[in-house]
Amino acid sequence: MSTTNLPIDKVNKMTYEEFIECFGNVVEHCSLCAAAVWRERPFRDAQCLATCFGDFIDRLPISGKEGILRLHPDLAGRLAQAGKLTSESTREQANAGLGRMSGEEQQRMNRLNERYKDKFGFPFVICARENKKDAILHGLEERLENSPQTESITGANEVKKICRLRILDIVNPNSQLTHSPL
Ligand code: 2AL
Repeated sequence: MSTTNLPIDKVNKMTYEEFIECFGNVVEHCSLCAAAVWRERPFRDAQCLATCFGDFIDRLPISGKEGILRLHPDLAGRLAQAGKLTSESTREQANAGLGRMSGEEQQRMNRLNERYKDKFGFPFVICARENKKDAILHGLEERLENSPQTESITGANEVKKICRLRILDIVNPNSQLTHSPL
């Protein structure tokens, strides 16, 4: 995934199909979020766009938040090892150093991921770009102690952080709306 630096005016002129093409994976495997947010245009800037995605996620019931969490791949899991992650996840997980774990660390991660899924019914999600491998392992251990209600909200908040950073990879963060195209 490359940084595209799109001006917000270009985003605001996108057709629905172009918008989905561009932002359909800012929430991993959940183009429904982009499909819903499109109606909020025009967006003032990249931060505003990210806030619209975040607000949509916040308004979902717990079952919807959990559904979004289930669409996320495990950190350093089977898909990562098979090289089958989306380009965004591949880059995020590599940035966190998850591709450079010792055998022991990998086993610990697998064990904790499985315990987490057994307890909550959805995978552990954390913004990998804001955490390194050790913080992720530590976070997994700590969050395993939480209640299901707390974890669905904590996980959804991590999805919002991932989404904001993905949007800032696409849209020029300094670009402001100059005129309403609508
Ligand atoms: C991920 C992922 O793929 N990228 C990221 O920041 N977090 N997955 C996860 N289970 O937390």
